Amino acid sequence: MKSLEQTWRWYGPNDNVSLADIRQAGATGVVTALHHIPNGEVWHVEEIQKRKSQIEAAGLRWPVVESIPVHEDIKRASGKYRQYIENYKQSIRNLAACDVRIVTYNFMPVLDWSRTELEYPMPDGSTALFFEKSAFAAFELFILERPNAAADYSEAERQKAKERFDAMSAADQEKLTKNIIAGLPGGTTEGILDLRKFQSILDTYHNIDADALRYNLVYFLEQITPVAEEAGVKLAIHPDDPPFRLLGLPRILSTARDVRFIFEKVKSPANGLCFCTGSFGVRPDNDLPAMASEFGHRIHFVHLRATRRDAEGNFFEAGHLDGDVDMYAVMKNLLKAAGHQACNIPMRPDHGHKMLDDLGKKTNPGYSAIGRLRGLAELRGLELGILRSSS
Ligand code: DNO
Repeated sequence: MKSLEQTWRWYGPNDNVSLADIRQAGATGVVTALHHIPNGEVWHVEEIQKRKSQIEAAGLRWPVVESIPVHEDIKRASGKYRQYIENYKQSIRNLAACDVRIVTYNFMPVLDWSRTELEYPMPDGSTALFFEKSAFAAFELFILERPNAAADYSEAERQKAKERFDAMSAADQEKLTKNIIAGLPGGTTEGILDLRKFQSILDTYHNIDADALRYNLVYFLEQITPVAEEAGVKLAIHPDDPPFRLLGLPRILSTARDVRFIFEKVKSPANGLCFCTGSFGVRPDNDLPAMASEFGHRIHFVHLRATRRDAEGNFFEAGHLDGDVDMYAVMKNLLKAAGHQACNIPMRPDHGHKMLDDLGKKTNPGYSAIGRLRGLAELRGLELGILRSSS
């Protein structure tokens, strides 16, 4: 067995959690991106090096990029997608030149993640991110009024969503819309509250079903994995969050079967997974410890987090050791995978409750300092216990 490398997500110089804070939290590495570079453009060596030097000056490493976003044109195989793929390749080469060797990305159309409530109260007074199915349905059926949305819900679900919608004030509707739209890449809630504009972005996928999206992902991987392999860079695809269909958009990385499919199609060892227990763990049919062991040889990066779901499909983000995920068994299998890979696979505590001094602060949803600090501390303790008891 080998230990995991403990990292922490940092949103760059504007993040109100500083590099010094991260070091005190006990992480040795940061996971970050050049968020100021527009989606689709090349990340140049100078910019990468500048960011890397800042991180190293704080006594930390930069082992993982999260993310180089994949331009929507690539996901749709439309417009300037060939150019964007060339740019992606160049960014990979440039990162390798700076010795940053793991790249996380996702292939979710339009939204990076979706929740209906960003400050859902926990019994202890902390807050968590929450996904409520009826609220989401109310949004797409009665606020966005997405054409064909009704077909995605049963009669009973539509009825429940209608009741939920009828009980909402105008302010509630606006808040729900903002919360859902916060999941656009970059997490902005400014400027895009125009629902017609949002719908028009969704419409660009009307001809693209899951098979077509899968085909476009395989094409993208066939293009970039040879470059990544040659440069010594490992790619880590992030699963769908949440792992089911939303807004009529296709989803292709929600289950073990989905992962198997892309691994079988593109065999390059550079084609790997960001094993996000919080995303996969929402589905009761995903056996997380089994997935950690089956895909262990191709897990290049790990997000550890846990959710608690109910029978209706609602879920909230629970404490890191406190959700539906068997974190002990997952950790054990990840440590075995790290041993087989002979590599300290980087992991980060993903999300955390807003708690203590963070409660009044404006933070990136899920990324307040203290909740993640608690998560990291718990996960490190779990890891140490497993390592010591199995040596
Ligand atoms: C949310 C994150 C995602 C993730 C991307 C990876 O908290 O897990 O935004 O960074 O999906 O590309």
